[in-house]
Amino acid sequence: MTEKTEIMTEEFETEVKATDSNVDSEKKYDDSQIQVLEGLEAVRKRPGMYIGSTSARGLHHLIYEIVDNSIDESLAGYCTKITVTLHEDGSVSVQDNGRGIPSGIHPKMGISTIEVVFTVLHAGGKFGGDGYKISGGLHGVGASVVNALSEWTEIVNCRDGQKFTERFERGKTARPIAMVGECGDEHGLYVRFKPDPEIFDTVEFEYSVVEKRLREQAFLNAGLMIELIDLRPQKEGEIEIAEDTESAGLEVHTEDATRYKVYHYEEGIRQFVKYLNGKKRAGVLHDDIVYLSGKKGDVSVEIALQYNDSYDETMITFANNINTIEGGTHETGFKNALTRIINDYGKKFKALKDDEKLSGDDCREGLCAIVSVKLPEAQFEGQTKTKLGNADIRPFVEAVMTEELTNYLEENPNAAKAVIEKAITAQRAREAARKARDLQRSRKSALENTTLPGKLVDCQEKNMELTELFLVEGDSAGGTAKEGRNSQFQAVLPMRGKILNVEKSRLDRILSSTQITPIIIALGCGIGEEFNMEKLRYGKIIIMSDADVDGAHIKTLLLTFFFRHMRPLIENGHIYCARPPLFRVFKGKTSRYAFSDEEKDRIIEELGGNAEAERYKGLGEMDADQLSETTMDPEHRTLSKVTIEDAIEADETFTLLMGEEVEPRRDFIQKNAKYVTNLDI
Ligand code: 28F
Repeated sequence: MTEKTEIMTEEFETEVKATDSNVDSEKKYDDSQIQVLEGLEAVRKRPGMYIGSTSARGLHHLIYEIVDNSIDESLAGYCTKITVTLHEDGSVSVQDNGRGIPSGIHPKMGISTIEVVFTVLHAGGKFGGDGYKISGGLHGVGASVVNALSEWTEIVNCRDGQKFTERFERGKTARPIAMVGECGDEHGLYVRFKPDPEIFDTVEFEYSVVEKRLREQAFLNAGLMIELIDLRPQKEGEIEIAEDTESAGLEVHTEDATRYKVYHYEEGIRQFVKYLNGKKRAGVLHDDIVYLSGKKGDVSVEIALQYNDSYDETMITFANNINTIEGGTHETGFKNALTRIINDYGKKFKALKDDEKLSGDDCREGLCAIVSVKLPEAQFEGQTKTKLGNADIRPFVEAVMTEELTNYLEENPNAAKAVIEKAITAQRAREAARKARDLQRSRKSALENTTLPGKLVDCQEKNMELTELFLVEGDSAGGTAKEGRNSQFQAVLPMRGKILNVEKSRLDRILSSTQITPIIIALGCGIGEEFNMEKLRYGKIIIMSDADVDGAHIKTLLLTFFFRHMRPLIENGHIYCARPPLFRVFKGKTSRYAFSDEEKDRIIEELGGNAEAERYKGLGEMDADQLSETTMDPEHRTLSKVTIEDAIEADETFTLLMGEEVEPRRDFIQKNAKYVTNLDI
């Protein structure tokens, strides 16, 4: 490569030999030259039309255009190595070892084919005939545009043992094409250009940008070697020459390079996936990278994929080596097929029930995939012309996927199992997140609702310090409590019995139910992030439930709810549990109440003789006076203030009740089932 640079500076001074191209066709040459200049003038006038922009993006595009031509030559089967060099003077050179451009006169244009390539707009496609230009930049305009937008361009073309050179300045021939010597067996094209600062906002190439693009192209073209040499002095703080070349044992003259890389991937997009997964700090779900490919005439598809244990999706798609950022038909085909194949597999091997369906997003969680299609006459659509429009590609990609991925899954059950489990987990997580969002919404509407719940029997007192709210289990006990309360400062909110099925439904579902919402509204202080203590309507919130397993459940549920969503109520000592008596011991007209077996026995002894004891199975068995006297009246009742420790314990109990394991749940229920005879576990 350095060799060719020397040729340009030394041999150009020798007299240029007359060739066919600059003598025999002088007339024709003049005519077409006029057209050419008009064409390239248009490019200089409206550069954005041809390279997108004159920003750094457009500047880098110049390199891609030239490299794409070398890649086309590689796709045609003749080029195995491309060298890109960033020179100190701000120019960049690209060299390939392809066939070189045919050196004669172009039959249609009457000028040398080399000049056609570099000075006629849209050369490649128009003159290549049978779809020669497969690769091709975003705008597919090629070398002539680069030439038009460069301060100068020098080319060295080696073919059939002859070396030809030409120099252009802002698209115009500055030194006509000439055979400058022999090149032996060497062949290929060398192009060096210096972007025109009159055109571009910046003319400084970014190493990392070029690097990324070249690496990507090397991945997409398996076996092709791409070399990147940076000869520019390094700025302060930048690293020394990078020795981490990605292909070993190469002979390259990089003495002067400040940075140097070689990209060469025999395994192509498989290595692309490996590279991308390697960059993540995630483990892979299956060892091998799945590789699928198909070809039908001129159309081919290649897919490489591997799942990792992260939650994101990395899918990069290409059409004719162009990164289709906006997707298109190939991407749609891939996604559709993937979702369908994973669902079909899940059903076939009973990982999914008949009515279960994994969404596309579920199937792509943790996926790292490259989809690359090659086709003649690709249509690019969309805002940035990076969306593939060719309709035939979708069914083609789907067919290749169906055939090959289905086979792969059936032949690799371990990988298949890992993939399907990942998708099922993703689905569950998504479902939970959705519920949480719904809950958030229902909380909001609960807060916005200012009408007090119909079931609430409110008190007259408005001073929060003095008021009490009884949360009572069941409508009938609620009725008794309403009768037995002191309506001046005691309010009652009955809760329906359905809430008892704590262990059968998830907290989020219970909360969004009609059970909890009235409590939130009655308390008035909001929930979660919107909790506002100042709006609390009652100083004491008293849970009044039966002393049986259902009562224990309801208490657990409510405490868990307060703990998770209204914690300040517990921390500030607003939550209490009522202690209804377990027995009434009576003798004649005398009645006394016992809160434990021991107390009952002691009272019987005290009353002496034929004292009898009756057990309360529930609050509903007491009349209003009894309930008032034993449980509600501040003069006689026993309340226990709920501490944060109690709430933590309730939360743990709740989790245990919710858990998958049956044993701990049964233990809990048995421990708390002292008063229950026929328990349905
Ligand atoms: C550094 C950039 O541009 N390489 C190129 C070729 C090879 C042929 C070619 C190019 C033929 C009809 C135009 C050779 N032999 N690298 C490059 N390598 N162009 S550009 O042909 C040009 C077209 O009109 C080539 C047989 N066919 C094609």
